[in-house]
This record gives sequence, C-alpha cells and structure tokens, in this order.
Amino acid sequence: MKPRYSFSSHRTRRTENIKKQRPKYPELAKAVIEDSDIVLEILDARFLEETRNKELEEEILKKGKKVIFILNKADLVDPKKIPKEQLKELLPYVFISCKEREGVRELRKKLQIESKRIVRKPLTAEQIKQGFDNRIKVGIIGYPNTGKSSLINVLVGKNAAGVGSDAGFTRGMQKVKLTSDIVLIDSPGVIPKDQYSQIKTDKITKNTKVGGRSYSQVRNPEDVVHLIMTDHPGILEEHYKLDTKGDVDELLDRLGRKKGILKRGGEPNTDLVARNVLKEWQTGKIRK
Ligand SMILES: Nc1nc2c(ncn2[C@@H]2O[C@H](COP(=O)(O)OP(=O)(O)OP(=O)(O)O)[C@@H](O)[C@H]2O)c(=O)[nH]1
Ligand SMILES: [Mg+2]
Repeated sequence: MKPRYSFSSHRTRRTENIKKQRPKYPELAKAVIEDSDIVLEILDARFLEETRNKELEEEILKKGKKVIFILNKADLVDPKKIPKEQLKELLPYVFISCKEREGVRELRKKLQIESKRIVRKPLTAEQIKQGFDNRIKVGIIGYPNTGKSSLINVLVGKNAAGVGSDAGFTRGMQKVKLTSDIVLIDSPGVIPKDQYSQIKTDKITKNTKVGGRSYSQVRNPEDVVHLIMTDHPGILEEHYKLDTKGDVDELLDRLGRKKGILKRGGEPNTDLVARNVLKEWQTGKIRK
C-alpha cells in the first residue's frame, strides 16, 4: 500500500544534481558580484540575521560594489517590530513583498537613481565590434529560497526567472532585461561556508528552519520542528490548537492522528507530519 502523503517526487535525480553543483555556487555568486555594478542582497525579512551572507558581503566590499539590502517576504512580518539597530546595519534597504508586489516601485526608482551615478568608460571600437554588453548590471544574490528569482519577476513584470518553493531552485546565472540600460542577473542561493554542511545535522537543521533547505529534502525533519518549538515556544501548539507543552514527539504524534497521516500499521507517520509542518512554516502559513 502506498503512503497517503508522499514527497518522493522531490527525491529525484534533481536533488543529486543540486548536491553536485552546490559547491560551485559560492564561486558563481562571486562571479556575479564581480560582473555587477550594483548588488542586491536578498534577505528573508523573518530571518534577517540568519539569511545574511557575510562572506559574500565581504566580497562586495572588496570589489567596491554598491549594495542594497532587500528585505523580502515583508508580508510575513510586521516591519515595525524589527529593532531599529538591526535595520541600521542594513542600510540602504528596501522592504519588499514579491507576493503582494509591495516596495517594487521604490526599488525600481532606487535602481534608476543609482545606475545614473555609475560612471561607465566609453567602449573602444574593438568592444563595440565584439558586441560588448555595456548595460548597468544588477546582481541578485543571497541565501537559498529568499525570493531572488521572484524579485526579478516582479521587477520586470513577467515570469522571466524560474521560481520554486524548494531551496536550490535556481542553478545557474541568468540575465534578464529590466530597461534598455539595466540588466538583472539571477544567481543560485548560497549558504555561507561556515554554516554550510552536508553532514552536520545541527547546521542542516538551522538552515532548514530559515528555508535554506527544503522541507521535502531534509533528512531529519523532526529535528527542525523541535528547533522551531525551542526557538519559538508555543507557536506550533497555537497554530495547530494542540497543547503539548513543548513536546515535539507528542505534537507530531497527535497532529498525525488529527490529519490522518498514518503508517501502514495505523501509527502516525511522524516524518511526513514533520515535513507538513515545515512546509507551512517555510511558506509562512505559520507566522512567527
Ligand atoms: N510570502 C511570500 N513568499 C514569497 C515572496 N517572495 C518569494 N516567495 C516564495 O518563496 C519561495 C522561493 O522563491 P524563489 O524566488 O524561487 O527564491 P530564490 O531565492 O530564487 O530561491 P533559490 O533559487 O532556490 O535560491 C517561492 O515559494 C516563492 O513563492 C514574498 O514576498 N512573500
Ligand atoms: Mg532562484
């Protein structure tokens, strides 16, 4: 008998491909920074500190590129509740909701102002002959799943970049025209080296909590639910209307029975229940 809920379609060769390619992503992001005049670092407004990539920020600084922080998924937070000191560190920033298309006009205007400030060397005859791309390049970098590709789509007003709820969706660079003079560059999400691991469960668990690894691919979904319950006491119990006093096993067990997510013998399938919880958490159905 097949399980009633299955995420098996996600555990395909694509996952294996991502694993093989992921080590190259930081290099790709650095190449995007090198190639860009302006860099947008996309953060998840729910997890500002956790989704920052200081390693890439250093690279931006080293290369002397202009950076604008994009605090995306603003529909899932109350911006007024974010401490002022935290925001000060992220200047200049723009709150954006790709979902609600908020903040987009402000960002477009900022990009236009900034791009006028950039001094470009006139092209040589040889460069013109070779069709050298002299447009202003805006690199979009950041942690996986923060909405880089979604931002490109709302900026250009059409689906030009692929979007998916699985972290690691974008796997290469992609140039998308914004105006006749500005081009956006999409790039794959990067987890900073010091927080990235294929084997250390504590790192994987933390990355998953902030959406950098997908609920469908993580090997230890129950641990991630446990971390959410520890870091944000009461939130899951309130959302699911279950009083389990912070006990993750009891929560997953009771939720499995309530939703009918059961194994063959009739016991709750806690792995799948945990993945369901994580999906709701990562997509913002459960609010902090
Ligand atoms: N609620 C909400 N969800 C968003 C917003 N922007 C993007 N998302 C969702 O976040 C998920 C990831 O979006 P992508 O645009 O694919 O993110 P990405 O940064 O390109 O991801 P990778 O390519 O995997 O690094 C998708 O399920 C989007 O629908 C937003 O402003 N609000
Ligand atoms: Mg993407």
